[in-house]
Amino acid sequence: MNRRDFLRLSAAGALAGLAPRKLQSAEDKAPPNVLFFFVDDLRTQLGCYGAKTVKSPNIDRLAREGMLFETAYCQQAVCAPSRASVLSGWRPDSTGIYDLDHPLRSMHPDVVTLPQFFKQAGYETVTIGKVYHHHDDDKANWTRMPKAQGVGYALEENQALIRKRHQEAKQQGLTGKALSRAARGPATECADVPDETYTDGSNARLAIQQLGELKQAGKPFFMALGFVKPHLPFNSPKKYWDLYRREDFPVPPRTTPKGMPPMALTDFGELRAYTDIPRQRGPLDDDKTRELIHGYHAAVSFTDANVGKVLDELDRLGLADNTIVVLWGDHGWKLGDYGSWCKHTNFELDTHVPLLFRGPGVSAGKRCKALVEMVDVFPSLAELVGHKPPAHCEGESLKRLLAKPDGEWKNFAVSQYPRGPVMGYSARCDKWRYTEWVDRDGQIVARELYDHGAGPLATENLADRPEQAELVAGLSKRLKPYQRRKPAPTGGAGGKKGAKKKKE
Ligand SMILES: [Ca+2]
Repeated sequence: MNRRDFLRLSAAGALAGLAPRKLQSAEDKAPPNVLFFFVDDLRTQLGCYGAKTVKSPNIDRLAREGMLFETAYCQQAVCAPSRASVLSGWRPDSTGIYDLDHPLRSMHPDVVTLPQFFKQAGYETVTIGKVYHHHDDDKANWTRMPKAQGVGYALEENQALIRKRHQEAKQQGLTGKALSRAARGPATECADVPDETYTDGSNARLAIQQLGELKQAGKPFFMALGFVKPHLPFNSPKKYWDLYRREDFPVPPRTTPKGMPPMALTDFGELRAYTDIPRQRGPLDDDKTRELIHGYHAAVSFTDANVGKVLDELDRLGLADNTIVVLWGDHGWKLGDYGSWCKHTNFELDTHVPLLFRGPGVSAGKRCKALVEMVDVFPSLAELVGHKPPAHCEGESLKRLLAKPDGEWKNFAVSQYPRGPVMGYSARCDKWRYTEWVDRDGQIVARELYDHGAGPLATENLADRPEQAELVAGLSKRLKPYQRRKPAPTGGAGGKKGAKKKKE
């Protein structure tokens, strides 16, 4: 409304005996809220990313109403380091967090984190579900930490199995994470129960309740809502399994990339900790492969439904127009690809993540092809709510891309993954993924170069081809400034010495 219209309507209002509506200026507008979905182990297995086998109507709707980043990359394909990067704005070589055993605050008491930034900006800061890998990490910077009551396994037979294995492991003297690892159940569960029985359904309900309270409170809020599916075990209510027919899922080719160095892949030890998965090395059979693919799809649809419930409540409360919604997966996943499973590698399938934005400052219905990194999210959110990004942030604000997705942007996205004394640094550039494995003396012990022009599957390592020598040398040079590996931390979770490293 321009000023002339305002005066005309004010006069009309006065004539009608009504108080004129105040003209809203930019200064009067409430700061936008932020609702940030953290989804555990969600690869781009979503309709909006072109996956034809999956049903994800709610996240697809979010994509239609906001911006989808086609090529977004996490900084390390495992939960804790990836989340620490997003929440601190630092790459893993700055956090020094490469495993699951080191909460961010045990390593960096003073870095300004994302929730801290919002708390200092006067926001209510709410964490629900799995956001930091360690729930109590950085707890001073959340104004609300409500907990829900859901379960991981819903079937009594599975609960009994876990109790038994837990008891046996305790008798063997296992403690802490070794105990919880030994006390796993099967890799999937299909239970005819309400959504709220499981942790994520319960957390969605809790988020809905909190949104109502936050609206009443009237302060801007930053809510981080973490869903633990589609992380293993693939446990979902039956109705989500029933969306699919198992026989419709093809078994992916088990071929590994030609010329791949052995350290590039894992033996998916994470999956082998579940009771129904063979311990011995080697690929899974076709039946188990299809069951797991079916279970992953059901878990994605379950997650999608939980996302949808919370978005619907945002609409119902009239909060959607002034709330920036972000949804990401903390890393990708191999779903039987290469005959392999889980994450823990530098492959495209493991580092590529879904990333969507919607809300004030975000163009609706757009797709962005720029190479973006998850360290870009912290400075982006800071700018979107009208602040300068903290100086320590290593990423770049996406604000201008969110307004116009085809603007100038960097063309290099970096991820990394350690294998004992060797660190693999990996860059996505144009259609290429280049990875080099560097030992503690800075010597390169292996290189990989894959052409992803035809898709996410790597087929042949081209790094030693003479015709690629110039490309490899150039990419290697560009990667060098990112190679700042810190010495291994000496303390475990909470600072205890001697904690064992684990990769999940
Ligand atoms: Ca994860």
